[in-house]
Amino acid sequence: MALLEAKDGVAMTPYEKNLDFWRQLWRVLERSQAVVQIVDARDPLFFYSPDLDAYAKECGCQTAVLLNKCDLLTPIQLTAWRQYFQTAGTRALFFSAKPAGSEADEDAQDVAQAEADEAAAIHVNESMPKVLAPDGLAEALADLAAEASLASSSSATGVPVVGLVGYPNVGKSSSINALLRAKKVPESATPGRTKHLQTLPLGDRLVLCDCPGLVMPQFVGTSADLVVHGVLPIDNMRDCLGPVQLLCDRIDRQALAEVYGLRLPEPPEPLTAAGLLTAYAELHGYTTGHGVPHLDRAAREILKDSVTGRRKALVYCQAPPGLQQIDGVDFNSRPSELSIKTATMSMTAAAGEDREDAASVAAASLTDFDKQFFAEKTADVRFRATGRPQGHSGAEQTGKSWKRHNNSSKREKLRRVYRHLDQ
Ligand SMILES: Nc1nc2c(ncn2[C@@H]2O[C@H](COP(=O)(O)OP(=O)(O)OP(=O)(O)O)[C@@H](O)[C@H]2O)c(=O)[nH]1
Ligand SMILES: [Mg+2]
Repeated sequence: MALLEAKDGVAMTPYEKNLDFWRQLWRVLERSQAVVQIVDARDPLFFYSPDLDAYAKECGCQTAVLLNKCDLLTPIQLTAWRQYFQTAGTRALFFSAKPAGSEADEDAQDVAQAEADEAAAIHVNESMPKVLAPDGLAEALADLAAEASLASSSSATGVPVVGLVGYPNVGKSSSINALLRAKKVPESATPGRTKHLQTLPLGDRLVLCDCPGLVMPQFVGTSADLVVHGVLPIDNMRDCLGPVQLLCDRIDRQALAEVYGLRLPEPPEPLTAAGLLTAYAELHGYTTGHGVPHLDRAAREILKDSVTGRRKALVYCQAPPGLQQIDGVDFNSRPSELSIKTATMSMTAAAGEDREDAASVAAASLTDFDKQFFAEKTADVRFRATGRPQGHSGAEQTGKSWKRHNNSSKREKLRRVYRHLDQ
């Protein structure tokens, strides 16, 4: 691995190089009768490893894939992924360890009604997958374990073990806590939280096994990709422009402008990472010691919003292979962005040929759509009426906006009031 990294310049994560994590994966596979790969539902194939699935089957385990974070997908997106996994013959379970709205921001609340209406409208559609409640998931896992031929004999206690494996930060520990209805294992928004495997009984029918997050070696990925997918810690990233450029290419520019109250360049001028970060840093008054916009700080905030899914308007969901990303607004990439995306397609990990095909077809049919789309745009500057971006407790927009606390006069006043106490 080190040789490949040095010679070919491929990005290797600390997870891939940590032999202890691999040892723990083998131990989980050894003791489990069923192995569930947990993936982030926003881009399941990025996180899904067919090799691991095949290996687990070789070890005599029943396997399934669990799409977690389904609260971040629309019913149409869920349906598309269900159809994909059905066609692929992979058993897929849909789950949300954090129910929708538990960390909702204002955006989420705004769209909640619209989504509820959409869901109601789509409810009649039988192909929409059922997002399981914890009890339903426990039932499904018990069925899976029961199906394993050696379910009872190979487990020391006779109770089948279900191993939950997957990339860091996909929600393995959160899913276990949701199943147990208690915070039994630590969870964190920073990837790499779980360091040692842990087994926990779920009633007397099942034992769950939490595993440290693992990155399957995949030489097509870039570290920028791993950051935007939440696999590498945002606070440790060295280059902030790469990951933010991916967001610029994927997320609707208008949504970015509206959510953050930014003034961004109008198409056809491309939206660059530096442009977005400068606008954001200037709005919040984030500057370095020399008065230069603090791009790293801006990048960390924007990337965290995106990775946590805190701002639903900025959630990017990958379309299944064979379904063009352009088919939606549902898969929330605008056609204008797809032209740029085609260029960066080779960088997209686990993208596969299907995704590339989809992007190139989309790019070919861009021209007319672009004209129509840009023609509808007004030239207005898009500042929010409040003048203050949502969510971040940033500085005031007037005066010395970079000052966090404009309360020096208040301090002075208090000093005068209490001066007699100092004497
Ligand atoms: N929106 C949403 N967030 C979730 C969901 N499940 C987990 N998360 C968040 O994802 C982050 C990672 O969760 P963990 O359970 O620690 O992930 P993990 O897979 O155990 O990560 P490692 O221990 O690093 O391998 C946390 O910030 C959770 O709050 C979900 O269903 N929806
Ligand atoms: Mg964990």
